[in-house]
Amino acid sequence: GPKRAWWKESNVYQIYPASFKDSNGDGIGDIPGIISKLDYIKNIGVDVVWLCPCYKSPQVDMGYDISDYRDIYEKYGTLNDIDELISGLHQRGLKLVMDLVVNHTSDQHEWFKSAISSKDSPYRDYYIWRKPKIGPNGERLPPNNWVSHFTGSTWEYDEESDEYYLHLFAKEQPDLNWENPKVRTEVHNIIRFWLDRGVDGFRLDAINFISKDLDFPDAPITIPSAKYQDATIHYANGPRLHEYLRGMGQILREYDAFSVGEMGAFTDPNEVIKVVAEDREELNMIFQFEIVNMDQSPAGKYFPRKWMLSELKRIVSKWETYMYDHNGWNALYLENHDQGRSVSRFASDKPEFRLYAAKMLATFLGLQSGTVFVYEGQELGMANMPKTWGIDKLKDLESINFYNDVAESGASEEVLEVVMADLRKKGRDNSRTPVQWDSSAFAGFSTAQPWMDVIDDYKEWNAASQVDDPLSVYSYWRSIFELRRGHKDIFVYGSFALVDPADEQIFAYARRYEDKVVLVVLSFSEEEYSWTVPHEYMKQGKVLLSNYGHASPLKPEIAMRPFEAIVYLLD
Ligand code: ISL
Ligand code: CA
Repeated sequence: GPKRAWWKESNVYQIYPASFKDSNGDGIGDIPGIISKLDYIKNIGVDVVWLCPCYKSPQVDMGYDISDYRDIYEKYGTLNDIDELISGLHQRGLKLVMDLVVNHTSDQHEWFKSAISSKDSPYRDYYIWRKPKIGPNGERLPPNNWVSHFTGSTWEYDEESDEYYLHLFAKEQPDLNWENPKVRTEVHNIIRFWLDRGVDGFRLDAINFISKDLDFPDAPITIPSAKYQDATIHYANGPRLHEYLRGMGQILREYDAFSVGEMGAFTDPNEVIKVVAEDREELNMIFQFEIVNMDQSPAGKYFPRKWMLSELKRIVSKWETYMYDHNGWNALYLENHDQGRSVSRFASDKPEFRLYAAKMLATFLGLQSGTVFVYEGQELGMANMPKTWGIDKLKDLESINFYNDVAESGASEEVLEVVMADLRKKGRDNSRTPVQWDSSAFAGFSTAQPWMDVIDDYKEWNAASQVDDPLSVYSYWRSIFELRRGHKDIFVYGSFALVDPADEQIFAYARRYEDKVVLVVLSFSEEEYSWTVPHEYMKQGKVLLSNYGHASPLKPEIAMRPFEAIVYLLD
């Protein structure tokens, strides 16, 4: 089995500072707000808090555009507040993981302000500049046809120098030039700055994009009608990625720090293992995107696609067995600040199913092999924005740019309504609404109108009503983490085996450690469904956990109720 490590035994809770808790009535979450909820977080049973960017930033992309890596966004607080947060967490035996956004900076960072001011700036080469391409009629064109993640070209023209700079995301997020050793040293110093301050590790944003194909070739035409094309193959998993990761990995190891890399374009575990295998000294684990991309068509994130349960099984089983066999490690997640709410997306948020569906997904995710990540509100079964919300409610530039792009192409009202429906399912704002603390005004998030509207269901779905309710989603997550802690051998270090891979209603898997076997049976169906237990697992067993409060004993045919989850410990 896998080697033991503290970060394998840890459970992580992700906080999006703007939406977690407002302490001073300006409608925006802040660090003192987080500090006021540390007992709540500890009580879930997690060990690590991952805090999304809270650095100084003009907030074009909610803090993923950093203008000073060593200071805090004034609306979130001060460096003193961060110190207090660190000590409050440490006092409770919790660790703090910060978000390291170093594929790009803000265009308001001093480095970029200097870089764009003159070709002779010592910071010019901190970024990526290219001459225009000249079109067939002598017109000035961007150096290639790459599309930005937030629509439009990845190149922005600078008139003064007659050069373009690269930005894979917004034009206010210029990409750093990692080929420049000075840039790498700057990043290393930032890492040390925070680790020396007491931070326990990092989530590394878009980190598989830091090494680009320096020829900057045109991307293949995948959408003929589009002006700019997906160029992921030319900037993800690039030629020097592993060298750069090792540079950071060595420092992270010096401090025994936690590390998880966001690596969107990886689907081949043979590539991922090069990052997460221990002897490589790169990162502990990465977020791969196969599950969260399962419901999108090749045309892109906001073009829906129906998925089959057997596909989800194939994806889960592929990563679980590969990492176990190769001594790698998985980062397990269904939600984060870039994704729709899992109960709405992968199960059902219909009133009659929501409670069971949220607990079923907790069982699905929480008992796999890997480090479990729970995103704020997921522990409460928070759902996507309601059907009544239109474009005027949205704040995220990715969604707004996408919608405007379609609108400007002359799309009809009907088409725009289809786009809106998909944004309500997968738009990043779904997970960015304020956390629902109680049934008072603004869900107890703030005393004033929050920066994003609270979802109307907060009167029923909130933390205050769940913390002491043994049947709540919150209490269920506590049980999941208790199981992981109480049975580390099997739930953290045990093997994984898919059971009955072809069934399209029931997701069943087994965890095994020496002669101990746990069988997890999950219904993804809105209907009652009778599941035949495969022979191999038809033993005597006791129920370790179930989401309906009482469950059928293990027998040859189990009548599974809608979204039922049952965990059996076999004799
Ligand atoms: O490449 C992807 C999927 O294959 C993208 O999803 C990409 O990994 C993702 O958009 C990167 O997200 C991160 O960096 C962004 C920021 O807006 C997101 O919030 C952050 O999570 C730019 O910093
Ligand atoms: Ca505030």
